[in-house]
Amino acid sequence: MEDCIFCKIASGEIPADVVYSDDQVTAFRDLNPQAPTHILVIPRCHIATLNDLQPSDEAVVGRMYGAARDIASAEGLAEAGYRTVMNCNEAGGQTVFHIHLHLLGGRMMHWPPG
Ligand code: DGP
Repeated sequence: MEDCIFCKIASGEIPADVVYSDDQVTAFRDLNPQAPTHILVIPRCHIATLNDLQPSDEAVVGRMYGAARDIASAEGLAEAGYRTVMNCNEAGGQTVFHIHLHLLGGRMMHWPPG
């Protein structure tokens, strides 16, 4: 989608520290990390929010979680643990309107989240 920063990262138009990429998803380090490891896993196709997810998109969301699992393992986070979270709309804290799974690790996570 034109004017979507994450579409531009997925296409390589805007640089990012990409840690994983396949035909369905791309993952790159967050510009404003909230943990020692903070990676965003995004679908290559533009889906604005979780509210916009269609039944036909469910496979790509599964791929996002599979990629997050593999990246967590590659980053050495699997055994200690890590957090995955997807924010939705303003009250959920979403600021970029192309769905993304935050993968956070390398420190103790708190609950409930802020
Ligand atoms: P959220 O608030 O859930 O929509 O998270 C958006 C995240 O995206 C936020 O943690 C900062 C990150 N971010 C925004 N713009 C860029 C960018 O251009 N590059 C990278 N690597 N991360 C970005």
